[in-house]
Amino acid sequence: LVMVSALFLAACGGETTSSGSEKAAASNGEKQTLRVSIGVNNEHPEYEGIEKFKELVEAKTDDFDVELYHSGQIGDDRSAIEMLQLGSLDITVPSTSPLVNFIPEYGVFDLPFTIANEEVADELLDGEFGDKMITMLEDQSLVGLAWWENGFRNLTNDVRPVATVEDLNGLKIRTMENAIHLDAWKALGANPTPMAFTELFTAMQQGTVDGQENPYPTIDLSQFSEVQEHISNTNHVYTPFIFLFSKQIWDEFTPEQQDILRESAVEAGKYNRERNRTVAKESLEKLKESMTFTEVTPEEHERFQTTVKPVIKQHADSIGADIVDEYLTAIDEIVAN
Ligand code: KDG
Repeated sequence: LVMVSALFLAACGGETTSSGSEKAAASNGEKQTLRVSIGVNNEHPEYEGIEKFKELVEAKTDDFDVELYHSGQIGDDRSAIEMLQLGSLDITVPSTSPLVNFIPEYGVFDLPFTIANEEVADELLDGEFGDKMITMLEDQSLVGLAWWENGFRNLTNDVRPVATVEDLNGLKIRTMENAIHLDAWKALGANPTPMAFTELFTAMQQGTVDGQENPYPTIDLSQFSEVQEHISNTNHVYTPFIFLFSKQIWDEFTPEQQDILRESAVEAGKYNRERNRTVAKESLEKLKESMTFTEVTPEEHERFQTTVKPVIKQHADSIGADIVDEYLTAIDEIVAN
C-alpha cells in the first residue's frame, strides 16, 4: 500500500518522501509541504477542521505548504498511521479505534456506553487523562497534537428497524478494525466484520454487510442513505479523532515551528468540534427524511448497556486494568462535579 500511495502522490505532483535535507531547508526559507490525510470526504466537519488547520498554519508562517487529502485517497486510518511511522506521510487525523492495534491502552475509548455526552468527552480529553494518553504515542513514532471529534456512533442497516437488542440478531455489521467493537457487537447478538472505512460503502452496496455504525455527519455526508434504509439512535460509543504527526518529521522542526503547528491543531480542533456538533443535528434531520428513524427508548438503552457490560471485563487485561480504572474514575469525577 505504501508503494501504491507513493505512486498516487507522484501522480499528484507531491513528494514521495520527506528527506532530512528537505526539512533542514525549510527553516532556511524553503517551503516544506505537509500532507494531511483523512478517511472521510471533503464535506465532513473533519475536512472543515483540516481546512482550518491549513488556513491557520499558512497565515502564521511561510515555512509550510499544507496539502489536504480526503476520502482515504492516501490510505485508510490504519495505513495512514503506518505511513506516519515510516515518515512517508506527515499528518493524519484517525479515529482512536484503529490505534488500538498499535497501543492497546487506546481501547479505553472503545468501551461502550462510558462517555455520556460531549461535555464529558471534552473535559476528559482536554484534561490530565487526555494528556496521559497523548504521551503514549511517542513509543510508536507518533506525536499527538490535539483531540478532535468524530462523535457518538449510531447504527444503520438495510434489513429491519432496530429498537431492541433482539432486533440485532444475526445482522452483519461492519465495525472498525478493533477487537472491542467486534466483541461488543457479538455480545449484542449481531454478526460483526471488521473493515476499513474506505471499503464500507461498496460492502453495503453489494450486501457483504447489512449495516454499520458511525456518527450522523458521516452517515449523512457519505451518502449511506443510498444503501441503508434504517437508522437508530443507539449512541453506543463516543469516538475521538486524534491529530497525529509523524515523529520522524516532527523532530526535524524548530521549536517555533512546532509551536505554530501545535497551536493550529488545537485551534482547528475547537472549530472541528463546534462544526461537528452543529452538523450532527442537521444531519440527523436530513437522515430522518431519507431513512426510517427508530428511537431506542431509555429502558431499551439500559438493556443494550447491561448486555455489553461484560465486554469491559473481557477486555480489561488486553487494554490494561490500570488504565481502564483510571479512565472510568476520571469519568466518574467529571460527572460528579
Ligand atoms: O477520517 C476518519 C475516517 O477514516 C474514519 O475514522 C471514520 O469512524 C470512522 C470509521 O468508521 O472508520
